[in-house]
Amino acid sequence: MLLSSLNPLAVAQGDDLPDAVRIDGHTLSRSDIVGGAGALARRIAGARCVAVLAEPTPATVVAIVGCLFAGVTVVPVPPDSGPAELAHILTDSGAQAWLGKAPEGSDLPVVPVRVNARDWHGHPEPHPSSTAFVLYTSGTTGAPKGVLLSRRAIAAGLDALARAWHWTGKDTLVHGLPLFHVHGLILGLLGPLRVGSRLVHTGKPTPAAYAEAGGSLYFGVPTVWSRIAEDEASARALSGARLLVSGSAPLPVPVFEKLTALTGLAPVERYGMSETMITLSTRADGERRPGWVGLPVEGVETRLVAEDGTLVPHDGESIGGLQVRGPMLFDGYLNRPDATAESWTEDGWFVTGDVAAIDDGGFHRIVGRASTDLIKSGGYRIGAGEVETSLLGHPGVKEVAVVGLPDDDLGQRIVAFVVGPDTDPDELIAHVASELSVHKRPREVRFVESLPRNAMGKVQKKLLG
Ligand code: MCA
Ligand code: AMP
Repeated sequence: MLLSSLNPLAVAQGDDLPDAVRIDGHTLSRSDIVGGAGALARRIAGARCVAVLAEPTPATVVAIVGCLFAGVTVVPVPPDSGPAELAHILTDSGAQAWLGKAPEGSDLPVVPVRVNARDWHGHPEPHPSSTAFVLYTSGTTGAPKGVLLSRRAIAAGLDALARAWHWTGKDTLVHGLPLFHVHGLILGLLGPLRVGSRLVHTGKPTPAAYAEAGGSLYFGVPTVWSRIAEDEASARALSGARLLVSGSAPLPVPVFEKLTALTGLAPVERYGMSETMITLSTRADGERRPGWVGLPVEGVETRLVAEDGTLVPHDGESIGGLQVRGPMLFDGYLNRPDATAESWTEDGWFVTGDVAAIDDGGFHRIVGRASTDLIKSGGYRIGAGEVETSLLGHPGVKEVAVVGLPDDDLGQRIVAFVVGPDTDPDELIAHVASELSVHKRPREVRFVESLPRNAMGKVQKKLLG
């Protein structure tokens, strides 16, 4: 039943919406999307898994919806993936073809996406437990892991947000986020299609583009909001909106306050993960408190657990490891039963890896990550281990430690501490870029005599900075 509603257009069917999605200078009506996706679904029916180079274009919209119609699992691939990442994503996912465009060097077949094709035949509803997406996300070490998100989880996650934010068909959502993560893709594309609201995708999420779009609901990562807060005219232009929503990383309190002062709107903060979708949020009709991410959304339960396994009191100050459960959680990591098992407790809670406090009213504050090896830069999650492995492949690097250091614009910026003969830092940065996506490049390389290590020989990253 949820699945018939995960057909993202089911709720909104009925009247056409002539400007359902504006993206890359094109406008797609609801019937453009349904007809185009229907034609694609007919061609790919029976496939198991396909890859989509997730550029913000009409073809990507039609490809994603076509797969949802046909019940074919989609792997959205970052368009700037480096060769090493791309090879891993394609091999690990077992994608059978590209829909639309293929990156250079891939020998998988390509199924063209014809945005103007039309087919109005219905499709049998795939099972709610079937996997809609494999989303690749970084862990602390090794190559990115494929997060399996079912249709049922996505439907539950989106419905919970629609209720928390009073998100309806009267809204116009505006954002310019990438279409290969939960934030931009699941919330930012499937959300409007399911709720029946309009979507304006701005391409790059610049302050000017947000100001110009005239939406009622805006999504951004903190870097986007911080840049808007610095551009007062653009910020003021958002004052007619209903909700400004921030997530993917902590929204600095000064940015919250500046945005509130300039727009008259206190931002709604919400917290989530690729593995869990959005589990915590402040409400359209509830308190918004700077530095806090609010209450569990519908269906979610949370708890805080100390290192010794005892439960931490909800007094607003005591901190513990945040664990969550709810209907929007993932089904595990593809091909990684070990990693999947490690991320769940025996009694069925997902271990987020984030440290939090909860007050006596149930409001949550995210204090940070338990591990220094997961970096958040511009809202992107980057595993230090993956960048270190790439750098160790360069002859100029004998030892390396990659950390995220505080950054006013990006939240954290990637800095590599390198032991080795002085090499041109730009050469090392370019080396990472030749293998991995651009946002995984270190912003800075610092050459050091040695790395601080404890008695066991483990690098003590907290001493770097
Ligand atoms: C970047 N540049 C560099 C380097 N890094 N140049 C040299 N060395 C480097 N190390 C270049 C870039 O390519 C770019 O070039 C220019 O510098 C500026 O880059 P940057 O500062 O990164 O700014 P940006 O390109 O404007 O990107 C900022 C951004 C972006 C738009 C905020 O980081 C972004 O889209 N973040 C969203 C991430 C996201 O959606 N995360 C969701 C996952 P040029 O100007 O030539 O291009 S989290 C999730 O899904 C969960 C569920 C959740 O909670 O939401
Ligand atoms: P990703 O898997 O890329 O979605 O990253 C998930 C991580 O982003 C979480 O584990 C948190 O560390 C961080 N995160 C997401 N939203 C917030 C938020 N509102 N405040 C603080 N951290 C956040």
